[in-house]
Formats: sequence, C-alpha cells, structure tokens
Amino acid sequence: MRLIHTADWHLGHTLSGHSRHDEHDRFLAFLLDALHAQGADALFISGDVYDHGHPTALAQRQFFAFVAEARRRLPQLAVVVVGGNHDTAARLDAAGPVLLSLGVTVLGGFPKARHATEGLAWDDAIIPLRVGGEVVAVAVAVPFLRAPELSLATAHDDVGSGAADLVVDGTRAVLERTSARARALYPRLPVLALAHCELAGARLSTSSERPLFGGSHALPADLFDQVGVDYAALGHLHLAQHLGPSGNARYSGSPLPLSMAERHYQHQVVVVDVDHRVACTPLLVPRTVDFLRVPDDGADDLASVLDRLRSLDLDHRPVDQRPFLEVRVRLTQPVPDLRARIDSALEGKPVRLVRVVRETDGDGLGLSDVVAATAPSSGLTEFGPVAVFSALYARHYEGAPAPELLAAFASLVEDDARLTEAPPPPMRVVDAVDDAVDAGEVP
Ligand SMILES: [Mn+2]
Repeated sequence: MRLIHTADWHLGHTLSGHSRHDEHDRFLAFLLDALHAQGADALFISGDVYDHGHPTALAQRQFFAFVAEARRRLPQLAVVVVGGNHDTAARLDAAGPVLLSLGVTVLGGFPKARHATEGLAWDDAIIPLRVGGEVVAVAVAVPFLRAPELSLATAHDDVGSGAADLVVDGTRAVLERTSARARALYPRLPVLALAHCELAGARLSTSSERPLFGGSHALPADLFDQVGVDYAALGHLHLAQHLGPSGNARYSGSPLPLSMAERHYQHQVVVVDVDHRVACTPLLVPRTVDFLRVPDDGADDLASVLDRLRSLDLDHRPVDQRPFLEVRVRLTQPVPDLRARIDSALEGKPVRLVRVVRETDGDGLGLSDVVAATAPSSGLTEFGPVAVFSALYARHYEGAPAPELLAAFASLVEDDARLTEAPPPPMRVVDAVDDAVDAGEVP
C-alpha cells in the first residue's frame, strides 16, 4: 500500500498578524493532486492540524472543505488524523462521528473507556487499513499524550511510583500496548504508528515549535524500533528528518515555513510505500509565497538598509500572495522613528513586513559588571540614575550618549522627583462609584 504522511499544518497560522490562509489553500490543492497522482491509499496527518486550540471558523472550514474534496476525488482514501500539542483534543474529536462516515478517523486525544475506572480504550486506537476491501496494514494512532492519559497508561504498570519520567514511561506504555494489540489482532501485517512527540537527538527549528513538557522529556530515538513499529509517522518537529536505527521513525515536517528561520528550508510531505519493506520518498511542497530578508545575511547600517528597501522591485500581487519580509539593521545609536522610516521606504511596495530586527554592538555589560569595574568599593550606591542610564546606553550602543539625550533624561528624573515630593491626593474611585450608584447614574 502507499500512503502520504504529513503533519503540522497549523491551519489558521498567522505571521505577525498576516494570514497564511491562501498558502494553506494552495498546499491543500497540491496535496489533493499528489494523493491522486501517487495513487495513495491512505493519508496520515500526525497532529497540529490547527495552529490554535480554538481554531477560527475559517481554519475549520478549510479543513472540512479539504475532507469533502478528498472524499469526492478519492472515495477509497483512508485518512487518519491525530491531535497535536496545538490542537484541543475534544474540539478535534467533536466532528469525529461525521468524519468517520467520510472515511476519516480522528483521534484528537487518546480514546478513554466509557467508564473512567476502565482507563484507556486501547482497541479504539487501532485502525485497519484496507486496499480493495482487504486489510493490508494496521495503523496505531497515538495523539499527543497529556498528563491524564500518561498517568492512566502507567497506572497498572510495574513502573508505578518508581517511574523516572511520566512522559517517557507513559508514551512507551501506550506504544507497547497498542502495537502488541495491533499485531495480535492483525498478525503478520505491517504496523504503522502515528504520533505527535519529540524524539531525542532531533533537529529543531528556531522559534517555530512550542517545546513539549518544557523540552526536557524527549523520547529515546529507538523507541519505535523497540516496540516493533514498521513505520512511525511523526509530527511536532517542523523540519523533515528520520531517526532511530531503522530510520523508519520519520518527521514529515510542516508543509509551510512557520517562521522566518525556515525561509531557506524546502518543506515536504513523505510518500511511504509499505510492502515487505518500507520505502520513503520525500515530495517537495512548492513554495507559493517568497520569504525575503534584507540584507539576506547578517545586518546592515540603516542608510544601506533603507536604500535596499527603496530599490526592492516586486511584482504586484494580491495581498495574501505578497512576500514576507524581515529587515535586519545594525544601529550605533538609538533611532526612535526606526519603524516609521522603514515603513516609509516600503510605501506602496507589495510586501508584508514581518519584523524588524535591530542589531546593536555596545559593550554588552550588565550593571553589576559596570559597578564592579568602576566603583568596586562603594557599589551601586555611588550610581545615580544618570550613571545607570549611561551604563545601559553603553551596553547597547557605541560611545557615550549624546549630551541632549543625557539632558533629556536628567530632566525626566527631576520631574519625577518633584512629583514624588508632592504626591497627588489618592482618587476615591470606590466612593465615586458608590455615589454614582446612589444617584441612580449606574444601573
Ligand atoms: Mn507543530
């Protein structure tokens, strides 16, 4: 059988307030074409369907429209979806019964038995995959596991109170139990897992993934090999990679760049052929919106950056297809109207500014370092507000602050001292409200 593995769609994602809806639309159209062209029997979506636990109506509509179109074009396609750390399990599960009738199995959270005392409903996570009516493989669908499921998973195990790590032991318990059960129910068939988790030794994407459990509970990279899973379709990490001794624990990565740091990265989905062995082929996702950085490497002084911005020559496009732009500028002194100057250089240009990064090169010293170097005996008491201000300035910028800047700061300090000497009478807010109520002004 052939399946396509993808994850981390993050529908509803915005980049500094700019919508990604159009990019997601075009990715989903690409995916439908790919499923069709590749003759896929199944689609695995390994978590983070939505960017937000409370997805917008538009993002949900986008997902449901995809399901409807997939059903229309590929009536035999089996779709399995698990929830990620960005998804709200119950919210994803809400449409489960309707989706199931359309060939889509959704496990937002790990299924629980009808009665709380019975723990987890292990068999509900086991999904036979059919080609031409015949079961050819079995999926073990493990959504992102939160503390309650992890506790239930280890409750009756020997690990007990001696458990070193609830995340690792709980996840291992779930994988061991479900994969063993899958093999018992469907002997000799390949076992394919979906999971949303972090494996040790994996490559992370700067500022794009939200760390799981504080980032300190990564699972052993060979966990899926240990429990006898033939292919693990993983989600959570946004860069595609494979881990473990067999290399069959694989992150598809996200289909879209989710931060500027991923701008040179080629995102993909994975085509997986499962026969007597597993063979994976990356399928590159076309980039539909450009990511620009000015300058492309490092940072430049303000005048050069503004020149480059003014000379940007870009094709006119609808707003949601305009390139994203990050500007990096090196400053030797404060520029209070920096953003206004950048906006004015970009005026009328078909580009979406994501952020302005300021690089400054002062001495980088903390206040305690400055005190230790200049007044080691008297300590901070020697330092008036103006000296502290100058030290802060020197931390970020070259040289000393301009005399006008120092004078302005000194006058602020004076004003503040005057205000502190004669504090204004406290406002009687409560009395005022009571009076208004008594006077019938407030209902
Ligand atoms: Mn994600």
